[in-house]
Amino acid sequence: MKYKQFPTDFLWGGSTSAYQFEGGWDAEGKGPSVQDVRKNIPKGTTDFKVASDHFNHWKEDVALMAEMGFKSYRFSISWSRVIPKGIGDVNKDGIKFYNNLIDELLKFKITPIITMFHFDLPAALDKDGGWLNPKIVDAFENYAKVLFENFGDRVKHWLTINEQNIMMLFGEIVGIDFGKSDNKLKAKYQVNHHMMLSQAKANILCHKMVKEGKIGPAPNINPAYPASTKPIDNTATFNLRIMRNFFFLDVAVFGRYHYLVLNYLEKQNSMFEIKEGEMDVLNDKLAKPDFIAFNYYASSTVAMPEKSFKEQKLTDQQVIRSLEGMYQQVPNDNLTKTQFGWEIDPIGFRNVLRELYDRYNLPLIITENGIGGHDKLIDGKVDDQYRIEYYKYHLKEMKVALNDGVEIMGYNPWSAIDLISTHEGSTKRYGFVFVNRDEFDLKDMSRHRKESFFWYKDVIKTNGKNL
Ligand code: BGP
Repeated sequence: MKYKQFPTDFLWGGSTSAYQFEGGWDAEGKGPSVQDVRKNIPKGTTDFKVASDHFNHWKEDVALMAEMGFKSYRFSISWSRVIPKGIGDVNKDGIKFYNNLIDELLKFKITPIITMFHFDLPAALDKDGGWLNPKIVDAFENYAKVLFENFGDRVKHWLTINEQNIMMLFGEIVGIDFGKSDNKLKAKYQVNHHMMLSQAKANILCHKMVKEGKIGPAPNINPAYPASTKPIDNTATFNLRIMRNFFFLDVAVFGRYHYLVLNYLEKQNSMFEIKEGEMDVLNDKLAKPDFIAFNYYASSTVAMPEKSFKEQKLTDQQVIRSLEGMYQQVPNDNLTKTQFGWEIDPIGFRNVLRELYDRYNLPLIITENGIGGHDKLIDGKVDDQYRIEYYKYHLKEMKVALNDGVEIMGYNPWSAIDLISTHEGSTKRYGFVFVNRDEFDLKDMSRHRKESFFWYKDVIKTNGKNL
């Protein structure tokens, strides 16, 4: 079968996030984030304070990305490095750190793709009610302004909020506490509404302030399959598809909250508050994203829950999810699993690319995809053949989707270099480059090219021709 080839300006790259990669948690005026002060640290790590020490290795790290041939690098800015208390004084040294990083990337013609927020709210804002406090919207808008003012001359690709849907639906696993409110469901959707407004305001500002700037959301999207041919399982699949995926993107693109979710919240007496004028902000023409970025790891297989169903813990973040009367996720016997029990579904990748393009008709960019495993450094080498296999299948399917006619701008897998996993600490590695530290021993942090490094380098060099 002959595939259409990748465009010549395709953004082949890799991803990281500040709190999982940077370290330097209190260096040069950085304020603490919720990740620095959190109590429920994942079991496989001391904390996120040193992480991969990119703060002191950034030049070497960019050189490795350049050696792989990266055309883009998606990373996040730590809000509290730039504005230590989230609002108020700007930290000049924080700006300098990111200016240096951006200039170094540009020196190698690597396009920076910046995530404005990736799970690391400034601790000072969290103390003040975090995302539940409506004041957060102005704080985020101000933060966006500082970013565009300082970096907008050189950075043209922006992402607002990483995995807003995961934070909102399963926030506890990424350190968000909804615990204090008496109506948890309402609080979650209120948080979501504040994030939506923050995103819309950032989009508007980007379109006003950044010449030729492009901005988009970066949710985690799963394709969903009915567990059986029973019509009711198809109903449940539709429920999950809306509640987990499209509810969030529909607001960004169409400026509307999906009826199914609003109706559900009404029935639960949990409708969130929308103040006068807020829907106008969400519907502002300048608030519309220029592309859809998304993270893809797995698919969902869905049944209508039995009354007796109880949530069971499967593996780390892959808990079987259910919502009474709406959906229940079940294991899919057709799929193999990663070392950490996540289902592997390359065809699902094609499915989701087609579905997103079909619904929104905007160019797509993949901001995460990848496989976590226990890598070992033996005689200076890391044999991660399983990672190469994983990428081979996913990239093949991405190419088929391209051939189906889907517009894809770039692929930035997780992760460029080893970092601390959100749920498993340093036991679970994702990078093309091994970082010599383990769970509780920081060792020398030296960098080592894995086998996948050389494989991916060749993919980029040949612009995916041999996939
Ligand atoms: C995504 C997050 C990333 C990353 C990844 C892998 O949800 O955006 O920050 O952590 O998942 O997850 P984990 O590290 O738990 O394996």
